[in-house]
Amino acid sequence: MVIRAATSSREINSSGKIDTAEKLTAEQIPRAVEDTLAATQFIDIHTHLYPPSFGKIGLWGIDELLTYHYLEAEFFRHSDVKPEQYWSLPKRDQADAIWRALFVENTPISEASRGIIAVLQAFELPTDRPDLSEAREFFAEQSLEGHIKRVLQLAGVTTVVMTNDPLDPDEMQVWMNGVQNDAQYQPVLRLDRILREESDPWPQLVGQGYNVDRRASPVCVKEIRRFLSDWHRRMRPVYMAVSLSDTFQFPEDTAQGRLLREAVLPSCREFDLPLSLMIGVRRQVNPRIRLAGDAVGRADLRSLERLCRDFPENRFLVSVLSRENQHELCVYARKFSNLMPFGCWWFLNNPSIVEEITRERIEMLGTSFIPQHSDARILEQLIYKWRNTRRTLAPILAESYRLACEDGRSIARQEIDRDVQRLFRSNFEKWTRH
Ligand code: RAT
Ligand code: ZN
Repeated sequence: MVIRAATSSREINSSGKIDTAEKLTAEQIPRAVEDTLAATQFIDIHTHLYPPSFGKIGLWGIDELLTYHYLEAEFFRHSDVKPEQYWSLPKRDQADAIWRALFVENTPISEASRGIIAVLQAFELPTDRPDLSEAREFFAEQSLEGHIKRVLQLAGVTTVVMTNDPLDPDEMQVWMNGVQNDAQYQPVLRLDRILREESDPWPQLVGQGYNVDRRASPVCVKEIRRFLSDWHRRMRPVYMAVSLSDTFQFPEDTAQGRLLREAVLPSCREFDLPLSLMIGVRRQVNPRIRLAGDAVGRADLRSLERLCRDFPENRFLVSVLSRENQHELCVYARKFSNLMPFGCWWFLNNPSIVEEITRERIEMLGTSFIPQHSDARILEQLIYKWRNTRRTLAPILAESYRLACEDGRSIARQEIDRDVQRLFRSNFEKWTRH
């Protein structure tokens, strides 16, 4: 897929009217949609990627790609290797074991395994070898800066939004040392360790000089606001974020509930930042397989209703993990304009489910949502995840335009351009005021 520079909405004048209305016939629509999706450079609003200045926190290359936790989950289904045995291996041997089990002894037809194939193919590497020697040789030859540029270009992405945890000891050090700002990587202040019931951030917060306690006393709330303010100054994040379990309740008379209401929400208002809520993880249902051991549960979205209604001055970017919560999320977005649904996350990021969710969102919300983020943990995943998104979305968007045509409203190429810009760039830019 050849990516050309993003077309702006220049053909659309200030009143939103189309100046050079090149109306398309129903037959021309699918191709026009595909071309526009290929030509538009996206913003990837949630990843776990980092620029070279973050050192070993930023993952890339074939061994990291193969040991992605989505593939580890599949490996344990196909192999007799016990988790404990697997975890004791060096990464290179883990990658070899996964390659053998999922790509040599089995056909790579799952979403995550096809992703590896698509990445190898993008770099013109063989996809059917018994071992990884050619791939390893290729990645060893790459210089990271040039490689990042190439990957972003292949993925059709200008900007990736990071996940930055100020309480991760390695990452904290990077920020404290005064890391250089890299415009391609936008920071996000991630608050899981503060807002998740099972975590114990207090010793680390005390270590960073904050006078906090486990009860979230008034002094503690003030100190957490000071912590958020200091990290806001240090990071300049585009939003704050937390991933929450399926049992998330709001309001809730717990330390975390008070910190959300009395510290995080006011700080988001103070700094004019949205709060991203990713709701529905059931953590560690199988701890033996570590990161691959999380599952999903249906959440009670009345908590989201209360947040959106009681805090109209806050903006919420929301992704829900359970398929069963998707329709409710769309209904709430119709009620609350401070709610922006985004992405088809983790177990939802499969074509059949992405298709269903995206259709539903278009039917209920038009273009006022953000269809996808990559959640990439390893750089080169950007290539296959965005390729899949374009491939799945093209027929869905085309069908929406075809129906509009059938109902009597012909569509101009420039309108498709404007819509794709909104979905994959400007809804986010507007929401984060960039
Ligand atoms: O999709 C994933 O990789 C998950 O493990 C999580 O990282 C999730 O996306 C999150 O940000 O919590
Ligand atoms: Zn994530």
